[in-house]
Amino acid sequence: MSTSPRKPRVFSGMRPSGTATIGNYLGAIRNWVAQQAEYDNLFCIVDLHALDTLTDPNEMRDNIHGLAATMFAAGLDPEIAPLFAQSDVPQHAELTWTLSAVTQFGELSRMTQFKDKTAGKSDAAINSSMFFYPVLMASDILLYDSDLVPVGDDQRQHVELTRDIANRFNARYGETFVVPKADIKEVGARIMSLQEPTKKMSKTDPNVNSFIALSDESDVIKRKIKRAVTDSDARVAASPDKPAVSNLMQIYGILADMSLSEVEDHFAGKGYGPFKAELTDLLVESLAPIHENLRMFAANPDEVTRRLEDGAAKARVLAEAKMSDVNRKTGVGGKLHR
Ligand code: ATP
Ligand code: LTN
Repeated sequence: MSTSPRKPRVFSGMRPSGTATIGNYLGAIRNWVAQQAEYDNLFCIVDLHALDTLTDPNEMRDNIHGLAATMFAAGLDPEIAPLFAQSDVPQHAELTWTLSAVTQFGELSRMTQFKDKTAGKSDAAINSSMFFYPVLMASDILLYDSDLVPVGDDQRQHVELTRDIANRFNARYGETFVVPKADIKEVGARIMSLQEPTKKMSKTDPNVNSFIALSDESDVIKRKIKRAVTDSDARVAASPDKPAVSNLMQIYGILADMSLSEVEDHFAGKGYGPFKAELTDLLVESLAPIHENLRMFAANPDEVTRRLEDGAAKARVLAEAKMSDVNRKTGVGGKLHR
């Protein structure tokens, strides 16, 4: 009997810092779902990564469950793509400490997400968890011998750092970690804010008009698209000097399975009014199946809990084995294991 080769391991995570946006969907969730049969997957709701954003425990719990339900509603199949909460597997936090010993202060200081999120803030307003964030993310990825990390463009630098950390640990202690690669698609990897098209769409943006949430109902979508900023001329054309319309065209193109030039041809001579109306209809239509599934999970919240617990049990087996290998390699612990 021939044995089939091991499928590459995919790992990715999402912060339960709010409700998932169309940016999270087009840049991440949609790709996770589309590729799930090809890979040996693990997906994670990275709750420890959201501790500095959420201070209300009820909101934390609601968001974890809401995000899990959204991912299942979007098509994540727990049989082949287990989903779990990061804090249900204590080795994520444990490995973070070990990896901090092979991570340089300078490397963390250079992370653009850290610089962006802390710009203009006083030292007292910056939690050290924001600085340390990429080490926890490296632990998430390296604990599971992940080969591929499907993420949006904003996470490229963090995956690069994860590779450097893995290489450094391997050089010091011997081959321990798989060195992962980022899997970033050409389209959809950077959906921009509907209000400030030079800024990435983000679920924690205080301006709710800047994003479409996957849970938004049709009247909300209609209003948000109507208010979305456009560029000074009235042509539906994609170009670097038309970031607002280019972004809306990108969203349209992915959902309609059309290239940007096909979208441009489709709307030639039509102007923003008809474009926004069609984009609204397309978004409503694309989100309808997700909404239907979300209603099903809302009626059966225990099913979401059960799936998360199952996912954590599977992840724990892998994480325990890896962490014990890491502890053996570094020599910590009282066992004198060699
Ligand atoms: P936050 O506002 O809390 O920073 P976020 O909306 O930026 O959240 P994350 O939870 O940090 O989202 O990211 C989850 C995944 O979604 C990551 O793979 C990230 O790269 C991707 N992603 C986030 N925003 C976008 C976007 N605007 N376009 C494409 N992909 C995105
Ligand atoms: N930092 C990521 C979320 C995240 C992640 C991960 C993504 C945490 N751990 C591991 C991929 C793999 C973000 O999107 N802000």
